[in-house]
Amino acid sequence: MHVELYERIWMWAAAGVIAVFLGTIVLTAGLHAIQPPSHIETIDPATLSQDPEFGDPKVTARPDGGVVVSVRAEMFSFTPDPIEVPANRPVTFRLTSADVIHGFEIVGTNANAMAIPGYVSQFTVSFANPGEYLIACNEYCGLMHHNMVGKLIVKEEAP
Ligand SMILES: [Cu+2]
Repeated sequence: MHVELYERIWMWAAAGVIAVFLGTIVLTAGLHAIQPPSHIETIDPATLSQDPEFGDPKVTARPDGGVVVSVRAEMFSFTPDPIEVPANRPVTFRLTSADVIHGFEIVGTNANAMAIPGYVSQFTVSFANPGEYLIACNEYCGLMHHNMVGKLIVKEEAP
């Protein structure tokens, strides 16, 4: 079969570009350890309901005045809901998913992370302004994705 010279050149050029892209992915995954952000902590999503932390996730106080908020995301809710935290204190969120990938975005703040089944995502923020905040799932996760919202209540510190 006869293939025109120009067509051959373009075929090889396209194959070269694909090879470069795939190579970039493989190389960065190997050398730069692509992983969920924060830290590497794995968890079995199948037994999440029996997990001491994520079976009944809640807000726990820390000795330094901050709090740790464990959050379980699943179709189509966050637990606990609402979440109550103090203002101007370090708030460490630890989130994971029981089923598919969900988002965890506290609207109007820079708190935003993915809840990935099998992993615990962790980040620490503090909220300067007391009030109620909307928590939205920003990763499409199924038919009722648009209904997957939660509430964060930031309470004024006791004087
Ligand atoms: Cu979701």
